[in-house]
Amino acid sequence: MFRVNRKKSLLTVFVLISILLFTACSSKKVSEEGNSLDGEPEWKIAIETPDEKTVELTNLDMDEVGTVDIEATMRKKDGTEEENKWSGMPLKEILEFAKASEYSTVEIEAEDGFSVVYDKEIVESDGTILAVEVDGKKLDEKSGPVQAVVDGEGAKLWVRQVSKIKVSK
Ligand SMILES: Nc1nc2c(c(=O)[nH]1)N[C@H]1C(S)=C(S)[C@@H](COP(=O)(O)O)O[C@H]1N2
Ligand SMILES: [Mo]
Repeated sequence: MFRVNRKKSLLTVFVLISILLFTACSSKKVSEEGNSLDGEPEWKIAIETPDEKTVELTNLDMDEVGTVDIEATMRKKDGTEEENKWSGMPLKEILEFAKASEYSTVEIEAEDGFSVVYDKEIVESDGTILAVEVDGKKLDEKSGPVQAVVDGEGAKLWVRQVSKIKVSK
């Protein structure tokens, strides 16, 4: 009796540990591109269009939107400049993806509530992108997963941790 119970409980413990290990190892399957293999996107940005629709943009849409590599210069408050290589999607292409190409201004909002309004000239510029990489590396926690890059403009326009894009008529 005792021996059988002991064997049974050992078997139960073994099975439980196996289940735990299996779920721990299989819960976060991420491909080399950083996309979850279970189809869950790594990040989401809500685009509010002038006709009051909300279009979701995620990392899984990046190929469809189209990505670019650019060199961009940030003007800092102390008068110095910083140049880096950025990879991401042109903002104007993102608006086309959201079928929101008719607009007058675009507001870029961040996770922390910070926001900036871009005029048409900024939005249409090839140097205005939503970036996911700088100098070949994924953006860090402070800036990413997605940061607005506005070549030649002041740091104020470079919104970190972009969470929402509001397109106005
Ligand atoms: N999410 C977010 N992005 C932001 C800001 C902010 O407060 N929150 N501040 C802006 C301003 S006003 C400046 S000057 C720069 C500051 O960049 P730094 O943190 O590297 O100094 O980020 C810009 N992007
Ligand atoms: Mo600033």
